[in-house]
Amino acid sequence: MNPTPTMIREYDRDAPDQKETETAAFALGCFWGPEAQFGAMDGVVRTRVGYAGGTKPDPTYHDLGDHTEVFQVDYDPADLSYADLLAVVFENHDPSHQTRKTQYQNIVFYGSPNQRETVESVLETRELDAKTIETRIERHTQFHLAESYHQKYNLKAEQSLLDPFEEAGYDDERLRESPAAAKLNGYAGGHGLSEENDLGALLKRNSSASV
Ligand code: MHO
Repeated sequence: MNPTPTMIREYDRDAPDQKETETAAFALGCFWGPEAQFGAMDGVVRTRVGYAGGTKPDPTYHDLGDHTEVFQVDYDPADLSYADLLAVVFENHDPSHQTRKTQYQNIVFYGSPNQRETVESVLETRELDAKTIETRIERHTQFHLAESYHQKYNLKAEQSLLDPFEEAGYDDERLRESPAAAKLNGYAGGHGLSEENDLGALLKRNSSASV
């Protein structure tokens, strides 16, 4: 059994609200992949994708200008730290190499003086120097949301997992901001969910039941 519309609504109702979470933004190539990967992590509550890092007003996927594909994660600092997220970011790309195309460049955006300090200390522990690595380290200013069809892209390719959201009456915005959708998008992208997560536990029961 997949999650029901009621399970989705309850999961979202019980998730930490936006006042309890902090936001981090990164660019690591095509944003579909990392939105799913980070969405599956315990402590990541919401995810969304968009464009940032450039100057062009109102970028769109087909008219990106100097912007880059970026994903945002809202995480619960009681469960996951910014340094934990950075550890995954630096395991996921090679900081001595940068992608030529601006659209797919690797960028760590810091959104506060605290995040900036954490970036510096994580780089130091990894014996990396912000001045010599290729990864761009920049302040997170404007974030332009990407088109709906790019949000939760992996989930949208799994109709059976998308069905309960449609049955629950979710529109594009609610799906984009849904904590359940962040988890199921990760699952659809091939990232296992922890069994400490209610949706992870449910899907695990399904897979063992069907063996
Ligand atoms: N057009 C590429 C990348 C999409 S990503 C949102 C593809 O279809 O895989 O840049």
